[in-house]
Amino acid sequence: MFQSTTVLIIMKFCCFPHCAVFCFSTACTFTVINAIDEDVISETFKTKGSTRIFQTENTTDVYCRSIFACAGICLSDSQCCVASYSKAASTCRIDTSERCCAETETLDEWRFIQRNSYHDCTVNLKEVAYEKPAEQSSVYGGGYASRAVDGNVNTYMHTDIEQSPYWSVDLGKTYQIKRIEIFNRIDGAISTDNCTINLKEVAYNKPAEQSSVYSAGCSALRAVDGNVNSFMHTNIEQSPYWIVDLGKIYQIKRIEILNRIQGSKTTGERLRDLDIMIGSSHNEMQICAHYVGPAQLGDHLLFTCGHVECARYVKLRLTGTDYLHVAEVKVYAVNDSCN
Ligand SMILES: [Ca+2]
Repeated sequence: MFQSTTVLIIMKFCCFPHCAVFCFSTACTFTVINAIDEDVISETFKTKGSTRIFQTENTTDVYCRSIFACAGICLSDSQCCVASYSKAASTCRIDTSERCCAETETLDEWRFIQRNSYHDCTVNLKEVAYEKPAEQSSVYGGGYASRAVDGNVNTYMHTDIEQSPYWSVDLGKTYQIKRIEIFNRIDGAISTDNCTINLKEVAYNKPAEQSSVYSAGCSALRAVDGNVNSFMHTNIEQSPYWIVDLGKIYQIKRIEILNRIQGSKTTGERLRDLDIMIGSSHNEMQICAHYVGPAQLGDHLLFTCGHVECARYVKLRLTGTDYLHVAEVKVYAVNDSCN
């Protein structure tokens, strides 16, 4: 197996103009072995010299006999973007940091490996409408067009009542658009058979905490700051959780979760096997709903709790081992009594 892989690699490598001459001579194998110390640019990865990835929680060192085998390990792992290899130590360091954010150092005996297709196969999306110029057919109250792209789910654009009202945004240049998301107004009312129940969102800027904090910018409050571009983020751990204190007991009618809107496909899919829990104290939490998932980036998930709805705390908990991160959690409770 190893022999046949080696032959294949030699054949590919010999396609490069600078070694083509040697491929047809008896010194071919010798030439290739020497050439491994030069930079490699193949169809699937490229290398550069004297570079080692820092060892972090996102790296794994494995025994490996060649830089090609090391590249093969990285290519077989959908989360691996870069790797580094030491021939002297026969060590392959695989890095699975998000968005190729691995830090490196200069070290002579190590070589750096980067896969070519990483961005293509994971499709990193970015949101391109934020704070871009927008206009609409008319303006009601303070509902300007810019309110639909200000990143704040508590504001909204609003036209007058008219025939075919419209809103449009100028992204500034031509993009390849993959997805468009629309968030409806979050205040308002729901109708039942007998009456209309006014709901209000009660989690905004309320005290929140989580099982661990991945980095300073990813605290628990980021899930209730009204900004869809910020998110809370725990470490990878067994059953990571996030909990918000609404300040008093509310009759909860609906819980909405906005998944992160940027990152890799894998990032979005971390939101899975999620318990949505509510309770009157930390020790009396009951499961309101369970989400199997996996979610996609930017998914907007809605849950209702049925008969269990009076609560002060709302908690999200993954049942497995992973990072927990969400952009926003909205909790809608009864505003006025139903007469
Ligand atoms: Ca947020």
